[in-house]
Amino acid sequence: MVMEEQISSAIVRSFFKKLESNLAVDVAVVGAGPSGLVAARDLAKAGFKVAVYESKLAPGGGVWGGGMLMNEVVVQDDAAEILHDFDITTVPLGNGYQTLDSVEMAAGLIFGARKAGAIIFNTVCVEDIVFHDSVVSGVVINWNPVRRLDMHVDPIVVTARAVVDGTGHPSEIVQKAVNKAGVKIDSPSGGILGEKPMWMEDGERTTVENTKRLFPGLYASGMAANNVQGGFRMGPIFGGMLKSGRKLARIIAEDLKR
Ligand code: 48F
Repeated sequence: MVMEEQISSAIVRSFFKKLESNLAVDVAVVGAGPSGLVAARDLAKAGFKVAVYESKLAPGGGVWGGGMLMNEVVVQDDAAEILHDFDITTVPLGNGYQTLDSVEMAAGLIFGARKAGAIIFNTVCVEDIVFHDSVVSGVVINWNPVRRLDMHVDPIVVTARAVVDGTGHPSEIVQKAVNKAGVKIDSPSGGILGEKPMWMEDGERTTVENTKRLFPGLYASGMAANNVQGGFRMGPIFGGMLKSGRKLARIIAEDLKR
């Protein structure tokens, strides 16, 4: 075989092996932002089969750009411990906060999730949920360029015992459950309340509090969880996102072991 054939064959074979062996997973995480990546890493480390779907080319969500494209982010002291589990370096300020390089944070979270065993499918968007007997049971996936170009191409389906909405501000997956499946989720109205304006302290607290199971098989993390329950936005402080991912991993692990 000439080199060109061998290289193409290696990519095609290894990719389709990866895809085929992940058509039924324990946990499908939608969105590779900080909360989704922490949840994915903790669940994979606990021995669950985890696939992460990220519509963009680069996983990492809202981490890369820091605040207003200044590539530094801030976390609280207690959340920095989660970053240290990923070998990410932080700089304590002595006032309860720590700064870190946003590129190191994004790259470190991605690498940590992968090394723990989570499989990341980038440029893949989740366009719908699977809904069997009143349980969210998987995700409907397609190439994001297919969606962006509005091509009329059917998706494929991955079954999952737990689906995590880690899509950030739009909480796209919970929207599918509420609008298409017509379910009442575990929120004050049974639907999506929508994000309130900026209040960092409250938003950070509620992001973690609002992280929970919303419906059988359906969970939300990070900004998606907070948006669903009508929490305040918090901007470029990331401790709540990290703690949300860790909390959700614990909840899902308990549910799946039951
Ligand atoms: O928004 P995002 O970073 O999620 P997060 O974990 O963290 C929020 C913070 O970054 C920031 C914040 C902190 O102050 O407010 O916003 O809640 O990442 C969400 C990821 O989900 C992807 C999207 O491209 C982004 O990388 N995503 C969104 N919809 C889909 C999706 C979809 N339908 N399928 C696949 N990926």
